[in-house]
Amino acid sequence: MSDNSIVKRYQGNPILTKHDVPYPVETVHNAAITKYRGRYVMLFRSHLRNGRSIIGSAWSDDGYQFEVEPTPFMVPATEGAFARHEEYGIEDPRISSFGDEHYITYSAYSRFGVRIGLARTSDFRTIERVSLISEPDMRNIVIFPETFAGRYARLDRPHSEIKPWSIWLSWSRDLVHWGDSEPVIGPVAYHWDEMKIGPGATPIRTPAGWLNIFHGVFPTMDGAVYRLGVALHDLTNPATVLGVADEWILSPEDPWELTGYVHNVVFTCGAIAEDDGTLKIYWGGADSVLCVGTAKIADLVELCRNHSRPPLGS
Ligand code: BMA
Repeated sequence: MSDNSIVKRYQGNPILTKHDVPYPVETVHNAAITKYRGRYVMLFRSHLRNGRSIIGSAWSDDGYQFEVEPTPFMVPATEGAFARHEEYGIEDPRISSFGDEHYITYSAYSRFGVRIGLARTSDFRTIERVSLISEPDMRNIVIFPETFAGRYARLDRPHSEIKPWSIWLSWSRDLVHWGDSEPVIGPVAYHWDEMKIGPGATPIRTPAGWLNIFHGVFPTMDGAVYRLGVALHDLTNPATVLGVADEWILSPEDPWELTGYVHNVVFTCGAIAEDDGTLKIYWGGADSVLCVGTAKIADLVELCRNHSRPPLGS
């Protein structure tokens, strides 16, 4: 059978399931990833049996076979200023590395809504919470892993009752205070992402621009379908979108993407650019297991440049 899909699924998927985790969890999905001292390190979300989430870590030499650490990496704070905002769990981490400092954004759930926490680690063993960097309701924030004329940039996704939820870009001088927000990518009506879109993987620098692998959602009579799309942002000013691929790049297909904790979901929080010009994209399947696939960076760039739709949608 010919496979003309732009993302090639790894034959050994799913690469992590709850059975690989040495403490009780019900799911393993939505993982941030980076390279640290020559190894891959992943921070993944897991549901506990009370329905709330925590974050675990796993290490790999090749990006495919991961070994999970014996204890969770991050659990909801129980004291201090973060505790009241993490009461319902912490979800969907993303890593942005600046030299030896690795910043982690995550969703913090509580009776007050969902907002984004910022934490920092330099060794992937210990973690320091820095600040809560949004008000409710904001569920997906990824920080570009470089500064632009002294300013940090992030993709975020405020909730709105007027416009289907879209990707915005905000700026900061200190990673804590953010502003100058503008919408940059919006859903297209009666399209695979018409219901809402949101940031996914931490943006990947390529010579042609920043690749932004995002998620898009379509409503059906059988519930929402989560897919992945790709956009290209200008290297020096990421608020300028050079193209948004009209087609999705990944859709639920394998049995563990079609059925699980939440069916019909592929959702990414991280990808790794390799020296051979490929990108390893990691995604959660059906909010239950973790999968990986590869794409050629040049193919993704070409799709954004030559098969683009209007970035702000319709
Ligand atoms: C989103 C987030 C993700 C999840 C997805 C599909 O809103 O909650 O963590 O993977 O829904 O359930």
